[in-house]
Amino acid sequence: MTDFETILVEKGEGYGIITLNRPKALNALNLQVLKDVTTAAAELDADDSVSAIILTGAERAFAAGADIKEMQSLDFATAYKADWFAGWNRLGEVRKPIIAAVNGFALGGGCELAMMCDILLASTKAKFGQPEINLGVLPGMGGSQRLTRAIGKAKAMDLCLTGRMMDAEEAERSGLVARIVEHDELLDDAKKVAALIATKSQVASAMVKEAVNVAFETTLDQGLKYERRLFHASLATDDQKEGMAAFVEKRAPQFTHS
Ligand code: CO8
Repeated sequence: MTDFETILVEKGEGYGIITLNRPKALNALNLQVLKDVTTAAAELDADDSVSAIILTGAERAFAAGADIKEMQSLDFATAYKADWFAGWNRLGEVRKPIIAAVNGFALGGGCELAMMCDILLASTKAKFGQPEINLGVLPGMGGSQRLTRAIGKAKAMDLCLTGRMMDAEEAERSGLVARIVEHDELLDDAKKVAALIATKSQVASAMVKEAVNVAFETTLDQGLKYERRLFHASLATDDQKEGMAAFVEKRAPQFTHS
């Protein structure tokens, strides 16, 4: 595993953990964080011993947004030519499930980063928001798009136009997060979810991720057909034979991820 400047990476039983580690800047996302997170995620994605990835923050923040100090003097031509922050799309190419364990502020790019993940767990201290409007700009890593799809136009407009934060309760009520857990138990709960996913077939979980994500992109009819074709494809895997045999034989399946 590569050495990283802005994150910590460790491995548990069947999963990897990426911890954003710029606590003094509330984990503000600069270009180095982008490089580190996307590289680490790609490495864990390619590691057969890893079935799921946890992405979390440190101390008070998951991530308090893109690094304002880095962007302060950024001009249009530089940002446009470099397609600034398009590199975050690499996270969307990860095939394994990513669990965002949101421990505190998830603002601006931090909220957008959490929304790039597949399962969002929020601690009781999590705070979500798209405060870019306060800086005279707008979300730029998917906030106006993913947030609207996740919680609907009314709430997305409210958050993006006022820049207010919402707490974990409101985020769960709105459908942004899957579960709220006790702050001190957040990482343990995320590990339990990751460990549970690690008991499944990696092929099947990649197919689930692919199918659910297609729901964001297409019509119901096309999406149903896509899902059905993936289901048909799953019948060609050893893991399907093993999973169904194990059920019939009343034993735990031993998936080989093939
Ligand atoms: N960028 C850089 N530094 C930050 C950021 C940030 N986003 N957030 C906090 N920090 C730094 C502070 O500057 C401070 O550093 P220092 O001690 O050196 O002054 C340190 O973190 C602690 O922050 P505060 O003292 O402000 O802590 P408070 O507890 O008083 O406040 C808040 C916490 C409310 C989270 C506050 O820090 C805050 O409002 N932060 C900014 C939140 C924000 O506006 N986020 C959106 C940023 S813009 C964005 O994300 C756009 C993404 C799309 C880019 C797409 C490009 C194409």
